[in-house]
Amino acid sequence: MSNQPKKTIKVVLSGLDNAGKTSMLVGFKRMYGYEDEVHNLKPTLRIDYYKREFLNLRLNFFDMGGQSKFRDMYIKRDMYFESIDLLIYLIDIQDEMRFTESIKYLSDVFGVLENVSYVKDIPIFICFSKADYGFIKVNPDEYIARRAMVKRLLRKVFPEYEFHFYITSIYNLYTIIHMISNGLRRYLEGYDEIQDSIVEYRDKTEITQAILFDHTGLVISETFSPKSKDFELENKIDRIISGHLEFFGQLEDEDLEITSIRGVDGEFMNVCYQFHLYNDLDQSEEQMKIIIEKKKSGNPYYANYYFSIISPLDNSILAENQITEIISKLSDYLKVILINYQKPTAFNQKPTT
Ligand SMILES: Nc1nc2c(ncn2[C@@H]2O[C@H](COP(=O)(O)OP(=O)(O)OP(=O)(O)O)[C@@H](O)[C@H]2O)c(=O)[nH]1
Ligand SMILES: [Mg+2]
Repeated sequence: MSNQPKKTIKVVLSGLDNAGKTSMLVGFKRMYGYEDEVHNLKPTLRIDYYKREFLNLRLNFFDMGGQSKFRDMYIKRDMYFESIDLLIYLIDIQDEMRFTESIKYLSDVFGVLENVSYVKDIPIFICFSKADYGFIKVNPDEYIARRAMVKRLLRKVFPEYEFHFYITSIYNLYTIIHMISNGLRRYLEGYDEIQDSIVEYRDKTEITQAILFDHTGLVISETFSPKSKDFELENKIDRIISGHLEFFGQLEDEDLEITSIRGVDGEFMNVCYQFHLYNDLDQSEEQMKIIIEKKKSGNPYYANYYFSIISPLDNSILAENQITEIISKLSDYLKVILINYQKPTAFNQKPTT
């Protein structure tokens, strides 16, 4: 079982120009302090590529510049949409004037997918981008009506396709991370065991949400108590988690170790825990020390993981009492995956452009 090659996953980000594709990747890469970069982005010329690893996966992102000359180019040749594992199609929710144009382009994309014998069970994510809290709050009814209109149109024009809908904003990074991670989950090794233990932990402790992240901030597994329809509450929880992501990004960049950190936000307690595993599990103690030293120069054998919980204040003691047990279970499952895919590869662990 050990030393299997990692699976390569092709993720395509598509949509009209200005939809927010590159911004999404910038947020995803940087995790914090990216606002200036996002505000000053130039339109993407042709395609930007981005690679990173995620447990047993090698991720290849294709950020397809959406100006009309490039769109024309992509739909003339099959290769761009060949062997897709996840298609994320962005529709700018703030740009109602271009909904029809966007749906027209999606139908061109589907034309190519049909040529390249696209398998129907490969997920198609429709992402309503730029759904900023500020925008929704000013006119929630208008926002809901726009979403409903696009959904209706898509189901009418493309009855044979199954869509998964997401809402994202660059100002709430977790919305983006959550969407991308959901797309990758079906390809993850060991996911079911990890998910079952997190659900069991959540049930026992009656917390609101528990999330396991890898060191790049991708979600390996998460669980939340039944989602309320309360937009304000959901948004607040998402923003707390976005704050955690920002924090992880800084810890990783500065190579800092913590055990845990907690905060209180209204009726919620939020805690995040950092733990680490050695990718090369046959090492002796002495060698481990060297590995930790080398970590500072980006050693691919060593990786942190993060576990975040959000809990009503009343339940937080119970949740914290059981934390050692759940983290040790999660570590065991992760080790199995790491042993199976142990060998370092030509890819860097650190994000590369
Ligand atoms: N309000 C808001 N603006 C955003 C968001 N995401 C991106 N933008 C802005 O939208 C503009 C276009 O973003 P890009 O990421 O360059 O769009 P793109 O889809 O990559 O465009 P092309 O490369 O031409 O295909 C930039 O000015 C961003 O600052 C968002 O979530 N909310
Ligand atoms: Mg772009």
